[in-house]
Amino acid sequence: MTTLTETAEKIKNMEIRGAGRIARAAANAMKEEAMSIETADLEEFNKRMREAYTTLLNTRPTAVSLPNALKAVMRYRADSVEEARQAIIANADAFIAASENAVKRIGEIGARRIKDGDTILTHCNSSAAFHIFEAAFKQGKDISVVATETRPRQQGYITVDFLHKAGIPATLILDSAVRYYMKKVDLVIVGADAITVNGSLINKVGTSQVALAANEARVSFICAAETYKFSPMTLFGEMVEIEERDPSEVLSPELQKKWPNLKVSNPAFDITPHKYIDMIITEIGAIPPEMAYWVIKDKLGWELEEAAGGI
Ligand code: RUB
Repeated sequence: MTTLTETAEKIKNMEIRGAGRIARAAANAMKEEAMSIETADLEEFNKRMREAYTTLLNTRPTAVSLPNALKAVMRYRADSVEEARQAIIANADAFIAASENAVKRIGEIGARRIKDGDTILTHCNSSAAFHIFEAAFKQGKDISVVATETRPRQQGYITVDFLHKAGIPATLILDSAVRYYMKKVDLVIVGADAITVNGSLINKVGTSQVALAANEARVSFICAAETYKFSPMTLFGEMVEIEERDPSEVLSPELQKKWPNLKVSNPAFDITPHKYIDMIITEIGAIPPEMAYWVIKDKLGWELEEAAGGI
């Protein structure tokens, strides 16, 4: 059994990464924490669970799937520790199962958008996007995927490894080759860390440049996002925080010392305005970004009540 601090550390250092995986790992860590707390005092139990919630919440700030998963696990009322423990275990299991099903369903729905012979460009590494490629390929469609390297953490290598294992033809390109390559591409499919109430997409830094290049070349830009990536808090005016990561990911400490006056900025995500997004593929269907409000309202209604109460 992995401890909660171990999971939190793995999310921070990106051993566990990608919004969906982060959410499932956090739900599982909460379940294991609930199973391991030894007390008969309900107040003490609840306090320890709230501490666990905060530790996991503070690992990475951008993926909205993380707070959404944690809240889903923590939604319980109980009169005893045993009742609380069982409710948390059931909530975590239900979230993980729903998340895995959502990604599968996105694969099935998204594959319908892919035609035989299509070349698809993707950025970073998204499990939801990969499920679409895999489903289309398994349907016998002759597809190929162009994957960006994704500086500075090279998540593109993970993507090409997935593609290699699935037998899907792939081409790795530099992030800066996106515009040059766009004329050879039929559509773009990327994942999501968050979708805001106005349908904008927060995803790996560089996604908005990919979207601009796709828009200019009249190439469809599709996002694959489970509904738990939609942000209820943006309905209340809150902004999604863009994680700023350590400069050493961009420039070695030696070179930083060599140029002591140089500022190195390393935002991990960026915002793609909804007008550049043709469609968001969710597990409840392929929707235009303008429908984000309805997803938040209908699918995450419980979140809204809590958010409104907390403001
Ligand atoms: C990952 C990233 C992915 C989304 C979606 O960033 O931007 O595109 O999280 O992934 P990082 P998924 O590597 O910094 O976590 O579809 O797997 O949830």
